[in-house]
Parts: sequence; C-alpha cells; structure tokens
Amino acid sequence: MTSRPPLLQNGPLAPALEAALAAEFDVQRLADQADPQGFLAQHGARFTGLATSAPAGASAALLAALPGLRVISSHGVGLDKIDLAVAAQRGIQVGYTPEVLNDCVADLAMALLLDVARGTSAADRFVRRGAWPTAKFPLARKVTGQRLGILGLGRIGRAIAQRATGFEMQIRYTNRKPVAGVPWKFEPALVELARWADTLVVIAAGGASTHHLVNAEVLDALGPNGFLVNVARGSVVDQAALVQALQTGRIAGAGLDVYADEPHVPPELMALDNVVLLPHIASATRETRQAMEALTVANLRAFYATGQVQASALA
Ligand code: NAP
Ligand code: 8YV
Repeated sequence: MTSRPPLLQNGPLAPALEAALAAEFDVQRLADQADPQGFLAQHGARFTGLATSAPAGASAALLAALPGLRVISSHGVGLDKIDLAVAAQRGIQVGYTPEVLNDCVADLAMALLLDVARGTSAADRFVRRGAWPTAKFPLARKVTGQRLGILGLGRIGRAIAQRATGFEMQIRYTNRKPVAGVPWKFEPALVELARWADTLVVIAAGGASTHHLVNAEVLDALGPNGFLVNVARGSVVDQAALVQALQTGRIAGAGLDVYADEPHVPPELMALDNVVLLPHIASATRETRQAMEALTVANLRAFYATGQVQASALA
C-alpha cells in the first residue's frame, strides 16, 4: 500500500476541501501546532507538499522551513502571497485555480458597477430607514453605454469586458502590454484610461508591480463623475487616497470587494453612502468554490502521479 504523501496545510481551508485533502494525503495543519515554528524546525523537512490559499500564501520564510518541498497547491488564483521566485529557483511546482472562477468574479464586478452607479444598496438603506414617505431618492447614473476602463485585461478582465458589451459599454483597457485579438482599445497610460472612463474596474494581479497603481493622480483623472470598482487586491489602490477622494467628492463613488488590510475596513469608508462594501466574496459561490476546491486537490493528485500540477502558476 503506497504511503500517503506528507502535506502541510498553511492557513484555514473550507471544511470540504480539508476533508478531501485528508482523504488522500497525510495532512498536518500548521494552525493546529502550539508552537508552529518549533514544529517546522522539528518536522518541516518531512513535507513534500503544501496546501494553502490565496490569502495565506507561501512566504519565503515558510518555504525555507520546508527543505523537502516539491509542490504547492493554492486555493485561489491570486499569487501575490506566494514567493514564486523561491519556488521557481528550487524547482517547486506551484498549482493554483485559474479560469474556474472567472465568471463569478466578473459577475460580481458588474454587480458592484451597477450598484454604485444606480445606488441600489443606498436605495435599499433609504427604504429600510423609512425615508421614502418624506424624501425622494436622488437621481443615479445610467450604466448602459458608459465608458468602461479595465485595469488588467486578463482572464477575468476579459470576462468583465464581455459582460460590459452586453450593456453596450465602450471599453478600453490597460496592461503592461496589449492583448492580441481583442476588440477593445489598449490605453498604455492608466491615468489617461481613468481620464477617459466613466467607471474604472481594477482586476489586475496583486503584488509589487501593481502596488498603489491607482493613486491620487489616477483618482483625480477619473474625476467627480467617475466610479471605481476594485475586485483585484486592495494593494492595487492607494486606500488612503481613495478615502480622501470619496470624502471630498473628487470621485463619485466606489464598489469594493478587496481592501488594504482585510478583514479590517476603515470606518471612514463605512460612513460613506456612495461606497458599496463587500467582504472579498467575488469567487464565493457554491459552484465556483466547489470547482476551486476540486482543482486544488487535482493539482496535488496530478503532481504525485506525474510530477506536474494540473494548473501551473509557473508555466
Ligand atoms: P490574469 O489572467 O493573470 O490577469 C492579470 C492581469 O493583470 C493581466 O492582464 C496582466 O496584464 C495585468 N497586470 C499584471 N501586472 C500589471 C501591471 N504591473 N500593470 C498593469 N497590468 C498588470 O489573472 P486573473 O485570473 O484575471 O485574476 C486577476 C486578479 O484578480 C488575481 O491575481 C487576483 O488578485 C484577483 N482576484 C480577486 C478575486 C476576489 O475574490 N476579489 C478572485 C479572483 C481573482 P500584463 O501581464 O500584460 O500586465
Ligand atoms: C479568494 C481570490 O481569496 O482567488 C483569489 O485570488 O482572491 C479569491 O478567490 C480565494 O478563493 C481564497 O482562497
């Protein structure tokens, strides 16, 4: 009988995923250890696999404590918390969960765009606080035909653009390089994209190269009639500049699923009626999470069978 591969779990995972991993692998959860550092010092060398998630990641320090590591499988598509350079240098395979979550993240980006432009969450609060008998809810903004700027026309960005086409939106995007074969105009300068757009959707990868890309200058270019939607990572937006722009009306509103220091959301944002605040739920549907969990396991299963993960972040 083949022994089950020794797997370290970093951070919490959904119960169904933890059960699926425990059924196939010899799993130890780092969070269960009274002295995690002592545990790693004593036992770190035995683990050939690491199960983690986009938020928990795999830091250089953790990887250094796992000298026998050969594979990482992350639940999520964001790689900003995984030290990919160390993994690549050591020949550690990195599996993740791209594609399977595109639809739900794109759907939620459109939900935030519609909500912040039409004020649906604010209108719900208006009715629930009994204001309708004595006040009129203010006019909102039309979505159909809007100018939509997309920061990050990748897998999910393209899914957002396809949905926006259904709303007859004019679409432009920016990346570090143009995307071949798409019908939308590439704008090399983010600040010019923001100046053109009615709504700027942020769906670029997190990490050092996108840190605070959306800064005060970009927000000023978006302007007092502009909306910001962020479903990428909080780190892509200068959150202090965003709060200031919203408080002073330098932009019209924002729809946010991600923040600088999750799960902590600044009270200044909570106080604003022109901001929609979601708790990082863009991929959080039963269907998509089941698909992500299945791919997280499949990456490990494939690696131990063939030496290759199914969906490689290092391809
Ligand atoms: P992807 O296909 O890799 O797309 C990432 C996009 O970001 C690419 O178009 C890339 O284009 C662009 N980009 C990267 N660095 C950039 C830079 N410095 N400046 C401008 N553009 C840059 O990834 P995806 O599957 O669409 O996912 C995108 C991100 O969404 C993930 O990394 C994750 O952080 C986030 N996400 C959030 C949720 C949520 O629950 N809110 C769920 C899933 C994903 P270039 O390489 O040409 O620059
Ligand atoms: C969740 C995400 O954070 O996939 C990502 O990068 O941000 C979201 O899907 C992830 O699913 C948590 O495990």
